[in-house]
Amino acid sequence: MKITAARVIVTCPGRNFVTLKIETDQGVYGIGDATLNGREKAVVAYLEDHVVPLLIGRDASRIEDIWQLLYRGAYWRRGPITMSAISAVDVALWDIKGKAAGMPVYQLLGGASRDKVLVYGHANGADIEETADAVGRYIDLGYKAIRAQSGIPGVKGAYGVGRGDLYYEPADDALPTETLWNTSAYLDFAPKLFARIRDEYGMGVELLHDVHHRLTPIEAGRLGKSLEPYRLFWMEDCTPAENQEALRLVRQHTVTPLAIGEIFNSIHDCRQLISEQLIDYIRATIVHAGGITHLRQIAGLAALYQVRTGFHGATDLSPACMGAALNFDMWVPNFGIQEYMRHTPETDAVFPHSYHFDDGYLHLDDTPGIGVDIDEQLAAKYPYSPKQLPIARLEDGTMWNW
Ligand code: CS2
Ligand code: MG
Repeated sequence: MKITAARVIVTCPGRNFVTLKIETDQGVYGIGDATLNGREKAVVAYLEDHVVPLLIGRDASRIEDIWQLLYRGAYWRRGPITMSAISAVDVALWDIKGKAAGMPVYQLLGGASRDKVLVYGHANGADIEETADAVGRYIDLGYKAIRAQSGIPGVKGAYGVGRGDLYYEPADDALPTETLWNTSAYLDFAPKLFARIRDEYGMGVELLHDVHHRLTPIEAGRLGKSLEPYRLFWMEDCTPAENQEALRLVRQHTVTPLAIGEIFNSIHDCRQLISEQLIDYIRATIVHAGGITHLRQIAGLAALYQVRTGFHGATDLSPACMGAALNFDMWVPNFGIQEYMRHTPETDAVFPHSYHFDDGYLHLDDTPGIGVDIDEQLAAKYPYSPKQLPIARLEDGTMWNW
């Protein structure tokens, strides 16, 4: 089966998505997500200028060899742009292989290890009361696991407070929104938030929290310790994790489980975190970490150390990524949880998909491939629109981590 064409489709049904579509001489095609939030055009150029010309005429069934060609052949290895582009090719080829075999991708990986995929949703509010109410609404919707984020008194634009309940979206048009950060206010506030939520809803729901790279290791240790009474499922991205060794210090101070990795793009970003058991969940995901082919290696390493998967699944990862991730989640032995932020109805219409939410889980059917398509005519109605993620500064103006 020969690759005859590969095209990059950019669409903005409320937010930008980059999709690679690969066509073959047998009429079977596949799609893969290549969206890198706020830096979308860099991946478009990488794909169009440097990857697509290499694909034409190749055997679409040789997924591993094409992965190696794009990784080793570029000479310049790793990095979010390269790895997002490789991922898009990889997922599109798995999609083709599944369609050609008449099987969902999880069957090709080794078959289902579970019947359905546990997900967590995002409850957020301007203050503790609003956030507690939002948690209640998610419980009513059937969610078994809920991430809670709240506005913090004295912190302008705290991370995770959305503009809508179900469709949180942080990116803004043109220039980045400036937010403020205050670590002391946050460290005093966060335990009160979770005390309030546990008080109202008891221990029967899993609670998660995203620190979004804001703390130093010793501060993260303190936060983890202060949240222990509320038994979090995980505390996410407590420090920027370029320095993997730093997590040792966090571990020495808390038994709150740790999840890291949504901005990782290679196994080398998390090798030490995993092999020293410095984290409990690895969040690297299909679109930004080299596709199914590379995630299989990361998950295999993680399994040796009882680290489980918890893939990133924010709205800036398209339904094509979600379809690939869910197929992976159905198979991977050391599955933990899958993040699920609902896409808007406009996005769902551009990307018809076979997965659906019911009673706290996402469910897949037998649709061959990744189970997600793109409606190109509809996609064309939503042209690219420049977007930027917010930035954060301390009160004296110092740049901080958003
Ligand atoms: C977040 C994301 O979902 C998460 O855990 O950290 O909302 C993240 O901020 C965005 O995906 C950035 O593109
Ligand atoms: Mg996160």
